[in-house]
Parts: sequence; C-alpha cells; structure tokens
Amino acid sequence: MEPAIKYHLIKTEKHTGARLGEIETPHGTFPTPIFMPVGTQATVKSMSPEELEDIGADIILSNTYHLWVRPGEDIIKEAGGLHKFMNWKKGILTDSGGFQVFSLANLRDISEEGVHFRNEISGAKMFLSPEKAIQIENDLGPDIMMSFDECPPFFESYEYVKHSVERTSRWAERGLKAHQNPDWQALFGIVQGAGFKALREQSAKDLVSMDFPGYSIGGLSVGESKDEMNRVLSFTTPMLPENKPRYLMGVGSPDALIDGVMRGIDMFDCVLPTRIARNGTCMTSHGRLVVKNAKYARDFTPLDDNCQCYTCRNYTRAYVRHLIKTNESFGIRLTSIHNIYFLVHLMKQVHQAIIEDNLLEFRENFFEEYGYNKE
Ligand code: PRF
Ligand code: ZN
Repeated sequence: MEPAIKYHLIKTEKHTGARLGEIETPHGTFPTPIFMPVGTQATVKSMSPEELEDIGADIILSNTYHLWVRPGEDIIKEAGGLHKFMNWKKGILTDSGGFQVFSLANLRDISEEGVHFRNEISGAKMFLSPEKAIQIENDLGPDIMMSFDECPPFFESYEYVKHSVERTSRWAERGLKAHQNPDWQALFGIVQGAGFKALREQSAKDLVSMDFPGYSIGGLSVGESKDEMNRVLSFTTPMLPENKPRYLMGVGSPDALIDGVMRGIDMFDCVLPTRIARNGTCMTSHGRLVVKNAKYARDFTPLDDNCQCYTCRNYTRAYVRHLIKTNESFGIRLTSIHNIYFLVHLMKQVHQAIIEDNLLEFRENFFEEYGYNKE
C-alpha cells in the first residue's frame, strides 16, 4: 500500500539541524518547514479560502473536538468531507481533540478507556477515546490526522508523566488499529514526556516502533520558558526518523518558528497570528505593531514597509487603525491577512536560508530587527 503522504528530505542546513523538504498529500505538495494557519471551526477566522490561497497557505489545521460538538462529524461527512464542506482545496490536518478537551472542557475525568467531560455549551456528558477520535477524523477526511494523546502539564512529576506517556502510547496503538483510511489519510503519533529526556525517549521509541507516517511533538509551549522548549526540542528531534515529517504542535511565534526549524522541525501551527490580529496587533519585520496606538492616527504608510501582502499593498496604518477602533470586520480581515502572510513569508525566507546555509545569520538579523535581542 502506498502511504497517504510522502516526505522527501531535500537538504539539511550546514550549521544547524534545519531541513528543507517536501510533503506530498492528496491535496497538493508543499515545501517544509511550513506554518499552518488554524481554522478551528472549519474556517480560518475572517478569511475566505481564496484569500488564504492568495497568501500562499498550503495546509491548514482544524479541530476534531470543535467539529464533533458542532455541527457534528456526520453532517460534514454527508457534505462530502471537510474539504468540500468549507471549499478548501489544499491540505488539511486535524488535531485529535485530546488537547482541546484538557484545555477547554470542564469536569474531565481521564481513565484508560478515554476522557469523560461535560460540553461547555450544552452541558451534555461526552466521552472521547482513541477510537472515537479516529472515527471522527476518518469522517472529517483531512489529509493528516493526529493520534489521541494526553498532554500533561509541563511541571508534573516524573511518575505522573511516565504513566501518562505509557497511556499515550497505548492510545496511539488503539488509534492505529481503529484507523480505516491509511491509504489516503496519514495518522501521526504524538511524542509526549514533558521536560524529561528519558520519557521523551520512551515515548519516541514506542511510537517509532509503530511506524507512523509522521511524528508530532506535543506538550510544549504550555507555560514553560523558551529555553526549556528549545532544550527539549534539541534532544527530542534526533529521536525521530529522518525520513518522516516532524510537527511541533501549537507553536507559532516568529522566534519559536526559527528556533524550532534549527532543531529539525518541519511543521508548525498556531492561533497567534489570527488571534492577535483580532485586537489589532501586527507582526512586522521591525517587531510587533499595535496599530490601535494613537501615534498611527496620521500614519499613511503600510503596516510593514517590507511586506507585499494585500493589506500592505493597498492600505495604510491610519486606515487599518480606524477600522479596528470602530470594530469593523474588514479591519480584522486586513490584519489577519497581513499576519498570516508574515509567517508564511517568514518560512519562505527560511527555505532560502537553508539553501544558502546561512540560517544562523538570518536568525541573528531577524531577531535584531524584531527586537528579541533586547528582551
Ligand atoms: N497534543 C495535541 N494537540 C496539541 C498539543 C498537544 O500536546 C499542543 C501542545 N502545545 C498543542 N496542540 N493533541
Ligand atoms: Zn502586510
């Protein structure tokens, strides 16, 4: 059987662990490292699929948990799958719901079987298990799906995290057995283990022995410092096979993207660009710009003088500021377009730096301009 996706490693950067690669999916081939915008409710908030394509997004992330609760995976299956339902023709990856249940739902109760919790909207009792998560993901029909995992708090005890990792491995095995469409949907395993090297090792070893077509790194960017995250990444990515993609879940600040790439990460997702866009914060080549600030009232320059996005080609800071201040939905669209473009374009610059073997220099210059070195 042909695998659902194929990863080709094109080049490793000379001075870091950065990898230039390519992933072939049933909905197109894209270069890696890649940033995936988040479309939790089968929409990247405020953006049409056409706008996303124009920006250069090749794959988006959506959420099993949210689409299960509303409208229900049966309706999306009946529509012909998530791609058809939302009119998005390129790649889709779904998270499995485990992380969302732990972070959103209340009255949760974790057992070997799965997770019991109460729906925050209807109050109804719900139950998510590895088998149920996979069934929902099979019905939604994304190109890449995630195993059902537990994401323990970063500073939990060794004992707790060890039991959690062992359960996540058993859940991964159960998910693999339940998966109905391995020929057109790639199921990834998720490496957990918090900050413990021995537990990351155990998790990676268990999952690699199950031969997933790709591996995610979970349990990071959950409140630990950036140094902690980079420390864990530095020892975790080398535990994963070279010929499979590696996805760092829920990470998308510009510095973390570059630092992750340097440690061999190929895929990222984060709500950050769209979330901060909604209150008028923009990522620019000169750092964060809070366009609501009074000093931009008469500023008739673009959000970022180095940006070629639709917003920066056509509108000024003064205009975007006015729209955000008056709560006009077009303002949010303009800042969202810009922020997603910024991260997609940052990844394109990173590809070039990998080709030219000057990623460290690129990082130094980027951090200097963005203002990270001052922190
Ligand atoms: N597991 C899953 N989804 C996630 C995470 C995880 O650990 C994270 C952690 N940053 C974000 N999204 N399934
Ligand atoms: Zn722009």
